[in-house]
Amino acid sequence: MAQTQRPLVIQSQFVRQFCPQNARRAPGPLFARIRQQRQLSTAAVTDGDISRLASLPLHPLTLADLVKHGRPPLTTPQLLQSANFTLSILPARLAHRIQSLRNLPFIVVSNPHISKIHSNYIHSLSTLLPWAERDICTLEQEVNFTEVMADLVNTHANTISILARGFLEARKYISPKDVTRFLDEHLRARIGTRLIAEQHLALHFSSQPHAELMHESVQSEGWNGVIDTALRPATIVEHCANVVGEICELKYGVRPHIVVNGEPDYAFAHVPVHLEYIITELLKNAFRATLESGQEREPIEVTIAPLPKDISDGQEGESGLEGRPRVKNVEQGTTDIVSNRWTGNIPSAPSSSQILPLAHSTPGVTIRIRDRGGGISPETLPHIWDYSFTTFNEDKASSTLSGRSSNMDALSAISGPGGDGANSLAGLGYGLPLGRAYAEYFGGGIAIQSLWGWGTDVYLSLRGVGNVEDDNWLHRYHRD
Ligand code: ADP
Ligand code: K
Ligand code: MG
Repeated sequence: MAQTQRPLVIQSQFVRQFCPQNARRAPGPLFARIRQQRQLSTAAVTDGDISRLASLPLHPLTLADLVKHGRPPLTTPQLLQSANFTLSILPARLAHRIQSLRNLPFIVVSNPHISKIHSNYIHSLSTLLPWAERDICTLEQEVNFTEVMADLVNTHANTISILARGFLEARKYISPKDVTRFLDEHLRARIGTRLIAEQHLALHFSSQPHAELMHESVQSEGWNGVIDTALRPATIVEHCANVVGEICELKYGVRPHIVVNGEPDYAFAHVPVHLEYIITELLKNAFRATLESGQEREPIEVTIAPLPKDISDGQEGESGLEGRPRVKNVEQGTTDIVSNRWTGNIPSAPSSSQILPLAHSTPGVTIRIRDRGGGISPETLPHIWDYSFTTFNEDKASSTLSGRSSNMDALSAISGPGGDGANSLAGLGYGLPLGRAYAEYFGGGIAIQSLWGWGTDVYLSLRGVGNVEDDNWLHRYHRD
C-alpha cells in the first residue's frame, strides 16, 4: 500500500513543548496560564502516605487504557475522565518507586545522584497529593492537573544519566546483579508512568479549541494521544540515522551511511517516541562499531520485515491478560523474554516464532540492523545487557579515527549538561538494556547475533499495538 508522506513527528519534542518552562513558545490561553502559574500546589509527603499508597495494588496498565477515553479531540466529559483515570493510577506508581529506591542499601540511596532521583519522586508525589481523594470535575481543574502532568514529565526527563552516574559511583556497595534487577524494574516502571502522563497531555492538547496552533502532531490524523496508528518505521530509521550521523560527523569527521530495504512503506500502530529511542541506540552501536573497525565504506543495512499477516489468524485474544510478554519459542522453554537473553537463540531470518501477533490488522515488524563493524567478542558478549557495561573508550575511538578531524570543540558546543548522552555515540552502557525494556514494554524484543570478526545483526521485534478503533484489540497487561 502506498503510504502518503506523513509529517515526521518525534513526540518527545512535543512533550518538551508542553513543559511549563517552554511555555513561552506555545500559543493560546492555556499556555498563558501555565506561564503564569509555575508554582504548583504541593502537599508534604509523609512516610505514612508512601506506605499507604505503595500498599495499594498497582493498576495493570493496558494499551486499551491509553485509548479508552476516545479519539481526539475529546469532549469535555472524556477529557475529565482521562484526567481522573490518570490521577487514579499515578500516586501508587510513584509511591512504589519511592519505596523501591528506599529498599536499596542506605549508602546507595545516600549517593547524591540517587538521592536526587528519590527527591524527584517525592516532589512529583507532593504535587499529586493535593489532588488525591477528589474528582477532577471542571475544565479549570483539568487544566491545573495538566500542569501537574507537564511538571511530572519534565521532572523525570533526562534523568537516566543521573541514575547511571549514581550507580557507577555506588558500585562498590551493590552488586551488578542487584543494580540490574533494580534498574530493570525501575526503568520499566518509568516507561509506563511517563506514558500515562504523556497520554493525558497529548489528549489534553489535541482537544483544545486552539489545537490547530499547536504542534502538528496533535492534529495529525491517525494519532491517538502518543500512539501513531500509521507509524512508518523506515521514517524513524532515516530520521535517527541522520541524528546519529551528525554526531559521528561532528565528533569524528566521518559519517557511515545506511541503506533501508525490505518493506520501507510498512506502517503499523506504535508509540513513536519508544521506537525513536530504541532505533537511535541501535544505530549508535552500529555506527560506532563501523567507525572503530574502519569499515565506514560498508553501509549499515536496515531491513524492515513485517510479520506476515496470516500468522495472526486464529491467534486473536489468545495472548491473554496475565501480564507476561509471551514469545513462542520462549514458552517452549529456551528463552524467557523477561529475565532473559535472546542472545544466541536467533532464527536466521525474522520469523513468526519471534513474536506472538497482537491483533489481526497490525501483527508487527522485525527490523534487522546489520553492520560490518567486526562483531562482539566472546568475552564481551555475556555482559552487553548489563546496565553500565560498555567497551566505549573516548580516546580509543578518537585515535582509531585520528587523521580525520575530530571536532571536539564543536561537540562540546552542542552538548549541554543533562543531555543524557544525546550527543555522544556511546558510553553509558544503557543502550541495549534500556532499548530492550522499551521493546518488551509492548511485547517485542531485541535479539543479537554477533559474527565475531565480521559484524553484528540486531533483530528488533515490535508488535503492532493493535487497531485502536477496535475495543478488543488489547491483549497485553503491564504490571508497573
Ligand atoms: P554503550 O553503547 O554505551 O557501550 P550498549 O548497551 O549500547 O552501551 O552496548 C554495550 C556494548 O555492547 C558496547 O559497548 C559494545 O561493546 C557492544 N555492542 C553493542 N552493539 C554492538 C555492535 N553493533 N557491534 C559491536 N559491538 C556492539
Ligand atoms: K550495556
Ligand atoms: Mg550503545
